[in-house]
Amino acid sequence: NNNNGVHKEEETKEAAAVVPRPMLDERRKVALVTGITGQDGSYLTEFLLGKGYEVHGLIRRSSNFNTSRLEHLYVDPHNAAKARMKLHYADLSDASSLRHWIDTLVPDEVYNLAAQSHVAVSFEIPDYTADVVATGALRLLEAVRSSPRPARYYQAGSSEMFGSTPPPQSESTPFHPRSPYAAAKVAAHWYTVNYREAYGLFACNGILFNHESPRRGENFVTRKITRAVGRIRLGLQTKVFLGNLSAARDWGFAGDYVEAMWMMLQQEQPGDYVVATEESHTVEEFLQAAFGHVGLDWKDHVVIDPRYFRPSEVDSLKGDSTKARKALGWKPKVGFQDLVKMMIEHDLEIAKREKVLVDAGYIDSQQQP
Ligand code: NDP
Ligand code: GDR
Repeated sequence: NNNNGVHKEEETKEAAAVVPRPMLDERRKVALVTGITGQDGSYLTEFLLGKGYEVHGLIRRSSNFNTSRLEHLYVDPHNAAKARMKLHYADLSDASSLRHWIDTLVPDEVYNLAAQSHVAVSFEIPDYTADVVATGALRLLEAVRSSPRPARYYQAGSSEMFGSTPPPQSESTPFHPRSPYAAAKVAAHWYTVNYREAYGLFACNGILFNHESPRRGENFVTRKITRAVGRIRLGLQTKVFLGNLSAARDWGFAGDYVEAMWMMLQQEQPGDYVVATEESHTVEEFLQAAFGHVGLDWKDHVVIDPRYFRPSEVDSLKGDSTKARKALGWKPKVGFQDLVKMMIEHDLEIAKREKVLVDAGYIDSQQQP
């Protein structure tokens, strides 16, 4: 229904006649984002708000607030004129909730970022991981397909799908997933391709390599390391327990990667794209850079704990993102050393605040506020 993000007038009028959007300002584009409370969801929302979008996020019910990454973007919905980000309860495991919001909001673009996204945890909860990551994507695709005005759809695919296939990995590299998470992402990838071929849906797979930031979840290896470095530097802990240090990853900055997601949905034709820095480093190299940044030697602080070894590991990932660079005009702005520096500086600040609370006796050093 649109070309490079611009509505064709007749089609829009016709669709609007069928599906009015009473809650919304018709001049704005409307995006629906699942996984909005996650790392990528928060960066994508910032990016889309900056482009003038109205952004609706689906959040799942939790016994604790899970919106801390969005607090700086939140405007009280009672201030309706200014609140362009709106949050609604739904769950990828609940088809009725997905269909309800697709039908109610009639978005122009849908970004499916929700996932049980931890590879090691997927070995512990494989069934749930498949339900959310694979069947969840299918439920959302079905809701989009059956809408009277189907949105453009982005599927958050992963370099984990390549698994044990050696680098460099591009769109034509065969998948060989090595975890329940990766196998579920492969299913979601092919559901997306199938809905494109079967129903003509404007559906894209972004095959994104690892991307990190100060907002990265604290149990992914980069953030686990930078949080530990901050706390070790401030004397709040001495050791960090890690698993396999020889795995190599192509690590980029999440803020750069969300832009590629949006770019995919602005093309004339839907397609699948690898997004990567094309530079690979081992976990050990990340440790050297992170500890080195504050003048420490990682070997004095790292303890190997086999608990963090995975039943089957992905040894080496390095993307070939030629297609995205040529067709989308995308390229990463933040390199490896700058990424490590950004994360370390952020986590040193957090550690300083923790130290104030520890010194004042409000928390003990094991606790994190
Ligand atoms: P996060 O783990 O930070 O965020 C995942 C999001 O999914 C959270 O908002 C989480 O909600 C939500 N979620 C989890 N389960 C459900 C559910 N059952 N129903 C609805 N929402 C749910 O992931 P990232 O932001 O890092 O990644 C975004 C997407 O991109 C994921 O699909 C991930 O698999 C994929 N990906 C990530 C890469 C990376 O390097 N970061 C690389 C390639 C792909 P809550 O806050 O409540 O937990
Ligand atoms: P990954 O990221 O599995 O690549 O998935 P993660 O940071 O968890 O692991 C990267 C590598 O580090 C090794 N490792 C450890 N990992 C964790 N989490 N904790 C440790 O203590 C540890 N020690 C060593 C791992 O074995 C692995 O080799 C991420 C997620 O964001 C996925 O959702 C996404 O699809 C892929 O990136 C691309």
